[in-house]
Amino acid sequence: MFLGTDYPYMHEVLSPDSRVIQIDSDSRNLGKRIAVDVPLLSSMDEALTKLVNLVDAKGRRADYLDFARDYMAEMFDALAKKRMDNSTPINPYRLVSAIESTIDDDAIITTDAGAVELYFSSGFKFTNHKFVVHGRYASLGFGIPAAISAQLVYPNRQTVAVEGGLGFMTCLAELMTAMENSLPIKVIVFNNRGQAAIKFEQLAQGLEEFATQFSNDFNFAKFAEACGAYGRRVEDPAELNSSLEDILSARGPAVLDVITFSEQLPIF
Ligand SMILES: Cc1ncc(C[n+]2csc(CCOP(=O)(O)OP(=O)(O)O)c2C)c(N)n1
Repeated sequence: MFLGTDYPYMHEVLSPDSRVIQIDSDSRNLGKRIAVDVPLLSSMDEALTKLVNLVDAKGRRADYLDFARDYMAEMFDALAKKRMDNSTPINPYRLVSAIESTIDDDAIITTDAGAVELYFSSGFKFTNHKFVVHGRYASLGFGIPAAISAQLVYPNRQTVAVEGGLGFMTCLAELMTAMENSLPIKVIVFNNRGQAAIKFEQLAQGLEEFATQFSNDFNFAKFAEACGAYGRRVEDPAELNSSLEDILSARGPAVLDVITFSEQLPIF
């Protein structure tokens, strides 16, 4: 059952025998990416209220609900601790909470593939923001071109690309595109000096970490300056909010290079 999603993932993980129910309030999403057996055009509130009333309570349901609630409480507790963690290098969740308290309530936020997107999507409290992700393709280098497109479409909305170091490096030239077209996108790099997502994948498979750390200290703020954009690096959590405010209020494209803790596993 897909609730408010049109299944932008690998279709192969679904059994060919699956029967698919999709609920969405926008008819254009129904069956957009996958053959749907039961499409329901409805708000989630209405559909779920009606469906829940049709389901007979089974004995195990209460246990499962308790388990899910406990799990959720544990997860939110772990997240809350990390969002307030003032250690150095900066915890990625501390950075997510600082972004949350400084960006516009209706900002457009794009993100790239990598651990960074998991930190952001699990840790950030969305309100009126528009969140643009790569969908099923997970293409590294998506974030900055997506921010450029968003800024072209919405010239008056703050547009922020949330990047990992390698994601930023994959589309370096696009900062110059933003400069050339006077598009004031803001880029925040979670710079853990490597590719955390790949390291976590290697370790999860019981392998040793291999070739995921950069041996150079790439300074993305200096790269921004070399392009004529505004750049700033931050390593101290106490300077996070002021440096974010600084880049967010810059007139043109700007990059905040944040040195982050590389061992934090995404929490979800
Ligand atoms: C074009 C492309 N190449 C490779 C990958 C595989 N891949 C996914 S995440 C990732 C590393 C991301 O590193 P970084 O941007 O530094 O973010 P982090 O995981 O450290 O947050 C790679 C190589 C991909 N998704 N797309």
